[in-house]
Amino acid sequence: MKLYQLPYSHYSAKVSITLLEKGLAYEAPALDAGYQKSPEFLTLNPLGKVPFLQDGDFGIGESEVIVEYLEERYPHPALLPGTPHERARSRWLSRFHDLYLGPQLSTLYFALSDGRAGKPEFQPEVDRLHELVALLESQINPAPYFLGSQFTLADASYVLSYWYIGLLSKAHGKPVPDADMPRLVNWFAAVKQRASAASVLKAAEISLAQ
Ligand SMILES: N[C@@H](CCC(=O)N[C@@H](CS)C(=O)NCC(=O)O)C(=O)O
Repeated sequence: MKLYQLPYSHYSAKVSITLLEKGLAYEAPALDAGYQKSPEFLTLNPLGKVPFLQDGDFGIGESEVIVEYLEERYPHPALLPGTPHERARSRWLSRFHDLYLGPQLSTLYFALSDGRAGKPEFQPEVDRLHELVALLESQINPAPYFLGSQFTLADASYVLSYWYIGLLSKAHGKPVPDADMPRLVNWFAAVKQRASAASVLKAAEISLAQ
C-alpha cells in the first residue's frame, strides 16, 4: 500500500495511525508541501488533498473514507466498537473532528504564516477553538479511550489534533489550559503510550522543526 501524506497533516495522521494499529505494511513517500496540487497527484486525487491511499489498483481519498475502507477490507484488529450505538458514537466523534475541530485547527495553522495572526479581527477564530474544545470535552468520558477500553477510529482522529490544540492556542497567545480539558488530558496520557500514536507524533514534531 502507498499512503500519500504529510507528516504534519492531522488528517493524514488519522490514516497512518489506522494502518499502524492494523499492522498493515505501507510506504509513505516524502512529499513536498504543495505536492497536492501537482498534475501527477491531481490525476490520482482531483481534490488535491492528502491523505490519499493507493491499495493495489484501488485508490481513495478523504481520511474518514480511507479508514472506513481499511476497517472493512482489513477487519482485524477491529477499530470500530461492537454495538450500533458505540459505532455511531465513534463516527460522531470522527465527524466532529473532520467538520469542526480539524478545520478550525487548519485556520489557526495557516493564520500563523498569512499575516492574520495577532490581528484583533482574528481573535474570534481563537475563541472558537476554545469553544470547540469545551464542546468536545463535554461529549467524552474516556476510559481510557473515547469508547472505553478499545482504541477506535475516533481515537485515531484526534491524536495529532490534540497536540495542535496546545501548540496553536499557545502560538495565538491564548493557550487552552489543561484545567479546561481534563478529560482530554487524561485521554492523551493513555493514547500517547501507543506505538502508533508515538511514532506519528514524533514524525510531526520532526517535520515541523525543519
Ligand atoms: N476532508 C479531508 C481534508 C484533507 C486536508 O485538508 N488535507 C490538507 C492537509 S492537512 C491538504 O492536503 N490541503 C491541501 C489543499 O487543500 O490545498 C480529509 O479528511 O482527508
